[in-house]
Amino acid sequence: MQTIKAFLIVFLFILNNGHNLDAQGTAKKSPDTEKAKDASKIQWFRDAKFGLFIHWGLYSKLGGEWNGKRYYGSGEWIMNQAKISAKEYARIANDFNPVDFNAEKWALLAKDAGVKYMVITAKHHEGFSMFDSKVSRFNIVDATPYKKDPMKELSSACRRAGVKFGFYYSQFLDWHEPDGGGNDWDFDEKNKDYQQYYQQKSIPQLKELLTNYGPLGIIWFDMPGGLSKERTALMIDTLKALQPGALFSSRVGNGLGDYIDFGDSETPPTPINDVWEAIYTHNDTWGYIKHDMNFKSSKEIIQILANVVSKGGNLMLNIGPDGNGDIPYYSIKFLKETGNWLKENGESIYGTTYGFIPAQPWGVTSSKPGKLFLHVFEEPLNYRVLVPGFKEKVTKIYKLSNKMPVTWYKKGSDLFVNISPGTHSPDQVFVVEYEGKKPAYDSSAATMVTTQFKENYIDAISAKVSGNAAINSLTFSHYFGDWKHAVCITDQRNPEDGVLFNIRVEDKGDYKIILEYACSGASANQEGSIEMNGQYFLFRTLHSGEFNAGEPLMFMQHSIAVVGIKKPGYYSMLIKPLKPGNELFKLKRVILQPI
Ligand code: JFZ
Repeated sequence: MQTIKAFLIVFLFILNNGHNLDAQGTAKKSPDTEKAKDASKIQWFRDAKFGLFIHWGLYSKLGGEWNGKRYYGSGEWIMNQAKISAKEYARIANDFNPVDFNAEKWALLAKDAGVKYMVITAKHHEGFSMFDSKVSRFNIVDATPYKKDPMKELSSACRRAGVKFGFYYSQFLDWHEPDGGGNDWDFDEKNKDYQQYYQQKSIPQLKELLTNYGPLGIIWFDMPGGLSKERTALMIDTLKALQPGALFSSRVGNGLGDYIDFGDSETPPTPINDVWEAIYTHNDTWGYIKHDMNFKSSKEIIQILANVVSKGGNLMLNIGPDGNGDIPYYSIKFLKETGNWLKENGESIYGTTYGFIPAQPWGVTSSKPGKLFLHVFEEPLNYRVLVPGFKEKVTKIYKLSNKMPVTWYKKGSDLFVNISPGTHSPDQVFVVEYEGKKPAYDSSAATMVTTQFKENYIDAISAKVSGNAAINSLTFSHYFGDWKHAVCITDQRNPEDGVLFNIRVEDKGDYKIILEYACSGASANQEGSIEMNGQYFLFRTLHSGEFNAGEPLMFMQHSIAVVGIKKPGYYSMLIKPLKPGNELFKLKRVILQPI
């Protein structure tokens, strides 16, 4: 628990320090726990586990292109990226006519995908309202040839399909309005009256949304700014009076949301016993980009979902329909495949809580009272899944998709489950039924190392750090706003700044030790040591590249040594700088490769 807390504090600290560059500066704080604990209102969300996010606006029509120039990354930021004036941008509405939009189809896709809620952009930073608004004429009914309110139909189609419906609303950034946040290429930030903006547009529009579309599951606020904690609380009270049941995302600001949202495409490495959501987008953008075909396969989606769920959270996956109202082919295809997997394996996802067995070389776990779900991503070579630290009395074990019992045995607190070979499922789920209460998660459990997998990963998060060494979540990006995160060990400058990994080697034999790290020019060519099994292994760091949040962070796999393990058992591995100097490297993980 201690490490989880330390990690979270460090993590929040980084975000508060504006690590997230130009786009961001949003602080993420734990929500007011009083409110988060309003158990009955939030239970549906806890159980839902899988949601669909939709970014749809005028940017969808541009598809990542402006004046013959292509943009990469967050397509919904194109107005900002290309510094398009508010006047010129508003003209896009003249030809915005999403005639292919079909509320029924979208809602059925959501249902087929197995999502339990949908959140769609009512107004993104561009300032355009995708709904009928009396507050601003810059909306889809008054400013486009389409003339209809797609949100009206979509909200009822979702309700009919049994999918909770919610709106994303950019409450502070509004590049269309002189007093809205963010547009400094048309309007001088110094002359802005944010309160005026909140009173004249933001809050009145939120009231419209909370009044005209039936019961909403969520208002997904984003990028807070310009409001004190008191004023934020006031706004929340005003809005909640309209729909006490609607949940507000953490980005309402000032730590006042109903649940925690993690940064884009980020999953915490260990369970968080609170209500939280991870958001990922299907390709490299939130809003439609025609030249972005980098879609996550259904296998990737399923494994991301299972991993998020194993840590106790929800996954909200984003898609970006185009300006005609068509959803990209691969989003439809892979979402449906995900839904098919969920039809057979949904019991291991919906209504579950985090798994009490830490991540293993074969996969992750989730749980329900009396049940532990084993999500097997990677089949062991001998088709025998080892679940260490399972002290409870097992009553039966079966494969979830066909309910067929499987054979198993226990040796102390080691549970061995025999699985059948070669099903090629992205996630084969086995259910372990046991007696008694859900046991605690053991965050100090040793990382398992066996010869059953090509590689064994010992992640930074499992390290015990000493001296100034720290565990940090580093944020970097490929394209614009395409945030990536890596948990690494940092700040090892002196021999006292050691990191210790506890591992359990299951099979004797020779293993290659590989360090995976990022190493800047200033960090390169320094010596370090690995102490394991009474042996010292020396190495010198290799330059991989610099660390900038706006650029890719390159990791190198540096093969260091061969170690012979004669006896299965518990071992420790201590890694430290040999002499005082600059930060040794940013260590992501140690790989032990059976030879
Ligand atoms: C925001 C938007 O700017 C973006 O366009 C998209 O809608 C995304 C879902 O949300 O971007 C953010 C906001 C906050 C963080 C990262 C990206 N954050 O706190 O890490």
